[in-house]
Amino acid sequence: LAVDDGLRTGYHFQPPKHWINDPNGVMYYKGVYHLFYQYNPKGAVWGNIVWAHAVSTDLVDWVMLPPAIYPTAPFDVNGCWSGSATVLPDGTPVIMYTGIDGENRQVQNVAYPKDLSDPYLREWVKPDYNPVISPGPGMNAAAFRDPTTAWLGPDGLWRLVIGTKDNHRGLAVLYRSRDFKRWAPANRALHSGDTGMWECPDFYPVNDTKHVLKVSLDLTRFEYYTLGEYDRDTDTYTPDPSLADGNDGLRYDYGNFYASKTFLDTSKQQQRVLWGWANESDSTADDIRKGWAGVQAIPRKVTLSPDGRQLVQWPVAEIESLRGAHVNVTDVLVKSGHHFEVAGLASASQADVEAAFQVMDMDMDKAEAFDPAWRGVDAQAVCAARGADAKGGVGPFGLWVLASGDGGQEERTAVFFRVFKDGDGGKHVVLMCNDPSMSSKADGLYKPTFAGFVDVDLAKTGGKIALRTLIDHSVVESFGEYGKTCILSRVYPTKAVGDKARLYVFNNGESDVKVTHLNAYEMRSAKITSDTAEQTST
Ligand code: DQQ
Repeated sequence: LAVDDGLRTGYHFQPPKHWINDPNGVMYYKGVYHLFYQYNPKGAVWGNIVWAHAVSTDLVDWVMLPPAIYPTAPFDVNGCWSGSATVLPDGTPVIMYTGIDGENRQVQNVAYPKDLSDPYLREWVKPDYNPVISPGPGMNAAAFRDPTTAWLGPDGLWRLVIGTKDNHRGLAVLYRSRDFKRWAPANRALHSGDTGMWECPDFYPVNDTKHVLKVSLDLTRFEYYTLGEYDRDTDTYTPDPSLADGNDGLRYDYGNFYASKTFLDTSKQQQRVLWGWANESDSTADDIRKGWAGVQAIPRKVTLSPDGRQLVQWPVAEIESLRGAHVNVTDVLVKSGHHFEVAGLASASQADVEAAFQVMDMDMDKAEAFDPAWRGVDAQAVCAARGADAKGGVGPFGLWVLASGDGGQEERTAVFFRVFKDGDGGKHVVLMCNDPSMSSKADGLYKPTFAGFVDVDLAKTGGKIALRTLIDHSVVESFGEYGKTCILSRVYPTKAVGDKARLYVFNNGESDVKVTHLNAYEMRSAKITSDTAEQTST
């Protein structure tokens, strides 16, 4: 059975056709949000990479513009790869991106808007003094890319970091400049790790004392971040020593989410907004047949948790403007081994579901013991060994989304929690999982289980745990405990499509669980319009 090519998203960003990957140069400038992204104008596989461009006034509806940056010169003739935008103090935006030059070296180039009076900044000019940063002697010219947004130091110099590697060591190397034109490498990297190449670094403050350094690991295709202290005078970044730094570090998302980048949204309040790319998990042949591949995750507001030990993410509020009719469930007990349908949505294939589940006090003891061997093992391994149908003491309970109408027997994607006892300090351990093993009857799909631990103290929440899931045809994007643990998964139902998709609550645990509330909203589609006739014909 083949993947249904009608599984395009309704409100997750994607262009009309072809391949997309990393978000690039995201910024807010004079009332307009700009999203650039890696794009193949010729097909649904990676290649011929240019910076496609879209603009929005609300992060929901988008106007598609012609590509802004594409190969034109010796310094980017073989591709225009990822990079970032910086708005200079005089209000001029500047883009710094990686060009693949004639010798296939990775170099960094700048581009400026051609006409600042064009509200969409459609055209970008690349000065002929490019490249502005080339890999120095002894550096790996085949792995030197993805410059960050720049920031000003107390000495009036600009700084930015670039991702690279030295053998197996990934590095975020630092450069400084007075004029954005001549750049000098710092003596020391900002940070490094024994993880292989660091792609798409991102570095930004989350409050007056803490910074975030995020990197994308090309070996494992996931991202991790540290929180730490950045000394602006010495350009020293010291990650919080109590947090893991490396492959077992904290992640924005424990699912399909890569090459992400934040920007400071200076519109109403100063919010930090995160964009990330979600690749397909069907086959290349499916992508070519569908004619499209890749979506952007919903932009997420990023804040520091009150205890300062992790980031918390939440879909930007603007997304709620797409909510339509909704169905409400209050205080329903789901008995052990039972499920029920959340009926009444015109289509459960495009929905926003907010729910809270409560484990009764008396049932807490039924939680399985957390196997000490799992400590330090990643959540994904635990969840892969105990999928949505493996009965536990407390849980698995949660949602079956994109489910077929026969009670999800043919197809369903499970988003759920599992509770264990005897975690550190006697706390319960909460695991959040996404099990797509039953998501589709189609062949040739990659269906990994994704999972992350949720830092929630059930003794303090009265046994409650919250879940929000954005369902969008082939995207299941979930936020556990108000954004503490996030998991995005791509699935390709063949039965549970359009108005045939259903939504269920299930409980495969030994203990009953209460849905204290659940609101499921139908979601309207975002408006994706084309600015010029030629864009639709590319
Ligand atoms: N994608 C870009 C690179 C980046 C990688 C090329 C990450 O600049 O390192 O399309 O997905």
